[in-house]
Amino acid sequence: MNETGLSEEEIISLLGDAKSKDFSYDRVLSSMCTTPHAVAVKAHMQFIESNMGDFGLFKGTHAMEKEVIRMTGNMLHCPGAEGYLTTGGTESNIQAVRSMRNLHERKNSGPRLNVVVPASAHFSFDKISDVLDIEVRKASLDRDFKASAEAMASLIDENTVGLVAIAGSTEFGQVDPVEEISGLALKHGLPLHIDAAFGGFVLPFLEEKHAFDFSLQGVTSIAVDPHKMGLSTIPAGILLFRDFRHLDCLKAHAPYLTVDSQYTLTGTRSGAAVAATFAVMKFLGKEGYTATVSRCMEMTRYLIREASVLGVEPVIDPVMNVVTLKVPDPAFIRSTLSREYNWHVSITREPKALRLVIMPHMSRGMIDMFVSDLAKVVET
Ligand code: 0PR
Repeated sequence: MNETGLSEEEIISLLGDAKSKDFSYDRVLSSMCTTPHAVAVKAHMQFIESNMGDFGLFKGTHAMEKEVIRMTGNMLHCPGAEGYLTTGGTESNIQAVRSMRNLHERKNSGPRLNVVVPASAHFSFDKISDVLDIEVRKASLDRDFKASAEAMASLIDENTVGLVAIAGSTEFGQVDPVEEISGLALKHGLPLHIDAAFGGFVLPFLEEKHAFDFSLQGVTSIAVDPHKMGLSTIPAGILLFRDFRHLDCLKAHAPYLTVDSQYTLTGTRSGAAVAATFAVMKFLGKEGYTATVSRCMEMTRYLIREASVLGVEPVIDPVMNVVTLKVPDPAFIRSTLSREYNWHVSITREPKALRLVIMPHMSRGMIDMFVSDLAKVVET
């Protein structure tokens, strides 16, 4: 740290330099985050100092958190759902598996406990394995990159604490057969967590309906991220439990706060993200989210049509606004797009393909420019 402080102009200039090195979202086709809604940004700034770690001091913010949980519970077909605002999908997934682990009655002290997830699960589950010292068993996928309920069933044993299904997979935007997996969970008496970090603010607003939420009896918890398709600010995740028991087993005694216990993983927690999420959900309503999702889906279909003119086809027909394109040497195409054309896309692991997430910050014009550059790269 420098001995004396810099002037405000100097700081602004340093910030400007840093900002100029960040990519602007209008060149980014790989992100599940987007420019937050202006209403969310305004609310975020208004509550910038609010700390939900000691919510007894911030009763107004806490009331907004409860309202966000109520609205999200309704959206996901469980009006009485319990939960809180996390920092995002990773924390929500950690807490959901931690809850499963805490509720599990260990039959013997020997083998490690395990959780069964689809092979398509987000890498946060690898962190979970390490943090919770639990085996993460990855079940194979079917031809459409959905979890195979059969493969999941074959991995369940007496040390299994729970199951996970994904509604909107990171790489393909695919939705697992949650109804079948819910049946499996009920049959084995296991909790079932749905990772809808991305899909939670997409699936309820699609024309085509998918059963993925608390409407299925076996589903016990859901992760859904307002900082992705919810158009809120970072860090805003939501973790919901159908039953208070599943949240209660995460309780820690908090001796010197205005509240005597915490269920959260983090201590100090952003009230700004709570306010932002409250504001944008109230502002957009179902109508606003439906319009956002429809626009993203229209652009998704448009991109598929334009790519097909180049002879480039998708790996799967997109279920949501995630597009995977079959191209020769995806890694080379990705790096050329970045180096020579300043487009930022990602690639999938298996099969290797170009991966694009069609977020609200995109436009048809942006897709046209991208496809015309893609044409040049694919031809070479
Ligand atoms: N679950 C699913 C299904 C996800 O897609 C993600 C993130 C998570 C959990 C974890 O969420 P948090 O990162 O909020 O903890 N998926 C993207 C990924 O990691 C997130 C992302 C966002 C990637 C912006 C790139 C980017 O520019 O790939």
